[in-house]
Amino acid sequence: DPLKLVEKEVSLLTDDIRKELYNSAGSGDILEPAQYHFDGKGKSLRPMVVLLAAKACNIHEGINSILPSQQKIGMVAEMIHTASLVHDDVIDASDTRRGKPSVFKLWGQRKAILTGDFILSVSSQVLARIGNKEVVGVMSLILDDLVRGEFMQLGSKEDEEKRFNHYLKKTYKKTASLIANSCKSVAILSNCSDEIVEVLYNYGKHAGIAFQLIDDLLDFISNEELLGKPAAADLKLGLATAPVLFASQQYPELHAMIMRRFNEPGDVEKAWQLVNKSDGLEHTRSMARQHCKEAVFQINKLKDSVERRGLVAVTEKILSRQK
Ligand code: 2DE
Ligand code: MG
Ligand code: MG
Ligand code: MG
Ligand code: MG
Repeated sequence: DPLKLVEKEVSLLTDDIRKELYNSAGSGDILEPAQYHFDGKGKSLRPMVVLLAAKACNIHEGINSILPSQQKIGMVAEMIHTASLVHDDVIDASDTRRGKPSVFKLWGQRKAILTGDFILSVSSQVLARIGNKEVVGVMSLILDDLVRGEFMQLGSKEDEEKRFNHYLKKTYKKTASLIANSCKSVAILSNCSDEIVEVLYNYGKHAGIAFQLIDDLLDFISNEELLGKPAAADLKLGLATAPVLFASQQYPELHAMIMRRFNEPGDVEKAWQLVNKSDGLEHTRSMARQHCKEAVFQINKLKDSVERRGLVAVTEKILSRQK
């Protein structure tokens, strides 16, 4: 289990985030919703990957411990991620997250928006304190990508050919950019060569795309109890994710439904059935497998270390996860 390798550091990182939020909010009303999701109960995938990447890079460079600046990148990555989820649950009107009521459900739309903004503002202060301009630039790209990825998701592409590219580009922006650019940042901070910085970026990019492909798959095959968030949600939100796009190659009647974002009565149920009898779910899984293979190929360019092997194990975990 790759988490075992950095479990202590991940837990310290969560404590540090709680402290940062407290230092900023004091005992103000915003503290509770802001700290709400930093309860040590999430998957902690991002901090885990960032810390493993930091250690693997450092060993590659002959450094023996995680640098404080790299620990901060882990904090910033998790804070950006959590802020985006708090906003995502407003956009998706989603009542559950990580097995509990969402911030949106408990505090309402207005406070949820401000809570996300607040977490983001504190994360910017942590990032600034690292004092590395290049890293500030790299981490800022994540925000740009997240917002634009989420925006892209609101539109459907007319052209069938372009639809899959649109989906992949959106997936990169919405999910992979955060992991890729955080991995890149820790590599920069360990003073790696440009080539190794690129390796870390590519590892994060492919692992991130695989992660979202599986997220989109689980939306079809899992359930709310396991996921800790609503399942079967994407069609209802009008989203044509990879399983649907693959299925539409087999069942062309899906094209019209994709175009109108499944908004006519019966669309969601019909599309659900078609996807399930298609090969779309298997194709999605195998596409995720391909991306994990590429991630492994990339990371294996580093000198061997338990942490490097931990990063390989992360890709296996991404593929086999049930939630
Ligand atoms: C998860 O997608 C959402 C990811 C990015 C959301 C980005 C927003 C822009 P899902 P699940 C809201 C604002 C960005 C900030 C505050 C930095 O597939 O299935 O809906 O977990 O995720 O609900
Ligand atoms: Mg959502
Ligand atoms: Mg969403
Ligand atoms: Mg999802
Ligand atoms: Mg998700």
